[in-house]
Amino acid sequence: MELLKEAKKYLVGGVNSPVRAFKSVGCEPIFLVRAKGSKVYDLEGKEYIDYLGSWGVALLGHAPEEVVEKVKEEAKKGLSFGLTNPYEVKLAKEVVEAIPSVDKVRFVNSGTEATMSAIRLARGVKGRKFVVKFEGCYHGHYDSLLVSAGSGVATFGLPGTAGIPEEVARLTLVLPYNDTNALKEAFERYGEDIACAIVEPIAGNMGVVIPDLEFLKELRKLTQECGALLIFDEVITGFRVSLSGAQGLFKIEPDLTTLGKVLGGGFPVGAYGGREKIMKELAPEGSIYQAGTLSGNPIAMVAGYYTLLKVKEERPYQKLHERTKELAEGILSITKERGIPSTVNYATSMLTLFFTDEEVRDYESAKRSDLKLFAKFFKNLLEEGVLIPPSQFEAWFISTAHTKEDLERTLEKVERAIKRL
Ligand code: KE4
Repeated sequence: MELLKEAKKYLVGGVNSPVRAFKSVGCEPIFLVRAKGSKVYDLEGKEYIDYLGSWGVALLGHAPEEVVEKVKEEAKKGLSFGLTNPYEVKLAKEVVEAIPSVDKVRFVNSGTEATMSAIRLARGVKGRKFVVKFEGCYHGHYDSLLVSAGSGVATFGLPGTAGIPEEVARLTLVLPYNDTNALKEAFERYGEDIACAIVEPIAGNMGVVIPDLEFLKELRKLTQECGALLIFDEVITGFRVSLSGAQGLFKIEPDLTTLGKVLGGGFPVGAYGGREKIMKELAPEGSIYQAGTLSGNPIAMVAGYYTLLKVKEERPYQKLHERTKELAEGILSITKERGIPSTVNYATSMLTLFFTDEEVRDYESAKRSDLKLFAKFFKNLLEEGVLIPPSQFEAWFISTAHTKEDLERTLEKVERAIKRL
């Protein structure tokens, strides 16, 4: 509480990212001071089994030994050079080899920078200005993507927050996720003016929502037909649901892919990439400009490189899927036993519990879940020593460091948290 008071003197809301203020769960935020494997520790030394996973960064659990050692070793040689270093090449090669649709990649410093730059590239290459996004998907805080749906089904966007001119918001068309008809209608009406469509190929920012394959295939077909680029925002799913992201699972090739989180191994890294013929339009080869002082930072590249090497070596996806399924089913048996309306959506290593009986397949249905009950559940669980994301509209993340014992203890704590509702 004291540190929070102090923090609020210098940081707006005492945080550097709004969701950390715990506003949507109505309780005081905690500070974390240490993280290792599947555990995090707060200022008072209390241990939590961690499913926040730093919002999807910690696929291998926190601070994997090999990664930390390499970071320490390389840091002694310098922290930032300003010219290219060999690790930028090494990590780029790993990304290109892991993701079939990516021939060339550009590193930036966040997921937001990745999606913002990908949109600029698409608009520049296509000479068109309209962007399609989907309600409930979050792609960072770039003006053109912080846009909420207007009234009606396929209308141009409204500013998602003050500070975004409606002239900008109007260039974004916001459609319902998993709604193939709305897709067809929008592309029929606006197709030749659309530069690109951006989508979370498995949504994490409504809570986890699984796409209808039909919807994604139709999106690929319609963008192809009207000459728009398809951007898969795999900032969460990249390297998480498979080594080649959701596109590898669904065998659908986007034109551009954005990446982040796992890619930086805990350091600030984002990336965007795609076919050579598109990427070569970027400066310095082409004329579409994007730059960054700390892009390709050597220490961030080292962390990302050794993270991907470890992921490649462990190939953890089958085990992660089994653990996620086990946790999802365990949670549901607890809530069902007590007659609490609930549903769990999950994909490999990511899941969300919604307090609703209906299937959650888009943002409207996600919003109809019982948000007050979620807030109480979050608080009870935190007191029991389990940290999940402080918002209904986020994904819980399971890492390779979560043991069977962690899951068993988690379910015991979930049961106690539910009983106390
Ligand atoms: P960043 O700029 O926060 O690194 O990445 C933006 C972003 C882009 N695309 C997807 C699919 C994302 O999920 C994100 C960021 N995710 C949120 C939570 N889901 C970050 C947490 C926060 O805003 O503090």
